[in-house]
Amino acid sequence: GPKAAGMSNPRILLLGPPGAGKGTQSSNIVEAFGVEHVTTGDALRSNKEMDISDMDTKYDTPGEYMDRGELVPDAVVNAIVEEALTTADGFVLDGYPRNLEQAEELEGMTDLDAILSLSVGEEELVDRLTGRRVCDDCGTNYHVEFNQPEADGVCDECGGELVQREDDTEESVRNRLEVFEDNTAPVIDHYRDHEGFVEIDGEGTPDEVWTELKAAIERKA
Ligand code: B4P
Repeated sequence: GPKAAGMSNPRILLLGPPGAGKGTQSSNIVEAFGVEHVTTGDALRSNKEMDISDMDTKYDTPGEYMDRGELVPDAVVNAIVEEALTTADGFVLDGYPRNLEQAEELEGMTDLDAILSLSVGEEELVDRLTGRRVCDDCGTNYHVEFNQPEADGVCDECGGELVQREDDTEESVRNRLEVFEDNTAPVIDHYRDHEGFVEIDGEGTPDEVWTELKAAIERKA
């Protein structure tokens, strides 16, 4: 129900496969509820070249995992999230937890008011991700068919160049979906019994999905 005066902002977890619209809907949540966006994907993209070789990892930088569609080691990701959550007054967490070990870490960091899971079928996910173009300057996402047919062009927001993300190739996307099935689907099942859990159909247009998502947050947070 609604929060009493003086209570803090909602703590929202957004779950779903790659391409389900987590990034897109997180922007709507930030605008409507005034919470902070905590996203491991963006945080890791800004630190793709960071040297993590002293952590005894398979590759030397986060980028080498990301471009192959593999998960970056838990220790790297857990530290990013812990730091971001301690300073946030209300948040939408997107991209984490991606496996049960990360879910257990998160339980030690914070409670959650609403857990929203976006579901979308596999072929739709592949179409969305391989068709995505991203502004090189401001990071805004477009799609070659769906909201910007001429998406080889320039960004409506800032005029920057639109490019394909290195992990949005068909090969990397298929691998990300396999990693999702093996590692992240069990996380969603783990949260099904939580009182804040709501499953949302993510196949509609961004506006249709947002209408359903917003109502679910208002019910739970
Ligand atoms: P992420 O950045 O989280 O990438 P993602 O899962 O594809 O989600 P994103 O938010 O970008 O896409 P969205 O669904 O909004 O992770 C990238 C990589 O970082 C991972 O593979 C991994 O290597 C690493 N990583 C991140 N977190 C990690 C963790 N916790 N542990 C270990 N490693 C981690 O949008 C997709 C496309 O669909 C866009 O083009 C959008 O415009 C379009 N779209 C959105 N909604 C739509 C709709 N309703 N209809 C049609 N198209 C839509």
